[in-house]
Amino acid sequence: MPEDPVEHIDFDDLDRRAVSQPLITKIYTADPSAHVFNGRIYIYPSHDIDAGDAFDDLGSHFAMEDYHVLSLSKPGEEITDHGIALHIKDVPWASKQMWAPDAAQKNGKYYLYFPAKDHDDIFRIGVAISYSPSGPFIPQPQALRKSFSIDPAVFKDDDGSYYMYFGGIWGGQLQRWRFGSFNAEEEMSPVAHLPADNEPALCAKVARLTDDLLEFVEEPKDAIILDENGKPLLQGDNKRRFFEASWLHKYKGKYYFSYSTGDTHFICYAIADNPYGPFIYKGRILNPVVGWTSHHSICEFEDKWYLFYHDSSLSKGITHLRSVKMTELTYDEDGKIQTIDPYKAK
Ligand code: FUB
Repeated sequence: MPEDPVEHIDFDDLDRRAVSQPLITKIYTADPSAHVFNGRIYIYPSHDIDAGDAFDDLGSHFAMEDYHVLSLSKPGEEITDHGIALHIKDVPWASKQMWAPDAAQKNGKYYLYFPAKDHDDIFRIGVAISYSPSGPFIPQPQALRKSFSIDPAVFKDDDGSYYMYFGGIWGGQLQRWRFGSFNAEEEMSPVAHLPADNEPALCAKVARLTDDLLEFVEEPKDAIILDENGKPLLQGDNKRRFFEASWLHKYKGKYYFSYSTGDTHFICYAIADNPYGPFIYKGRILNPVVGWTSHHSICEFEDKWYLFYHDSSLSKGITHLRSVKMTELTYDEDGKIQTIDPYKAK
């Protein structure tokens, strides 16, 4: 992931134009997954640190070691940092890089899903359990069987089924699973093992979870995104194709799959009639933020919808030191999401 040239940015001006400010400034946080549990907004972010790892295109500098849970009683209220909810030293199967997590609630228990590299440097997805939405969470001894890649997002449907969406290309390793098993060939570039630009893009994966929320019921399937002509988006269509940061929410009976386009820095969305898709591409939710990555979640609270996202404004543009933010998200009468500019025009 190339570092953005930030020397030219006037950060004071950017802050004045920002549509929202960091929710917390004492620590760096990113990749916010928001849920309303028991009438309160809980945010499950990555906890960004500067571990001194060299910057590279595979994201080695994202060397996070633990998770904090944040919560607030309503938008605009002071945020609570509940402290360390899970540390990598307590996860037997994981070695490094605790990336974007998510959480789910069922029968009085809370499940924290998180990606990390295992002891063979392969990203897997684990789960940890608590009786409180703020943790601490006790990890399962093994990662989810047959899990791989990054960025789990768990969606509960109205019938009580839970689905996990996951995956991310480049440093997220999804391309290395393209033919069903991990391609261990040495990776010289983040685009090695990807389809050609004129081939269908790699897709996020979706799998229903077992009743205990600890396993996949099925082999993960492709969450295909189709263009306006019913054709799968192509790998070269990098302003629209999936890169990482899946999220799924339901609005007026439709399934909205949203995601980051990675190297073009948009948060986009696509709509389907069922949780597996195929999803039809609809447009952009969020224009690029300061910092290389963009990552989000969408959550309803007291009849309003909110976009949770991050940028690197507080760290003055340092890619791996980000801050979570939230802003209202609106739909038009046809269910189209109004694109958000993270900074007002000059
Ligand atoms: O935070 C590390 C990685 O950066 C996440 O897993 C990606 O979605 C991107 O935000």
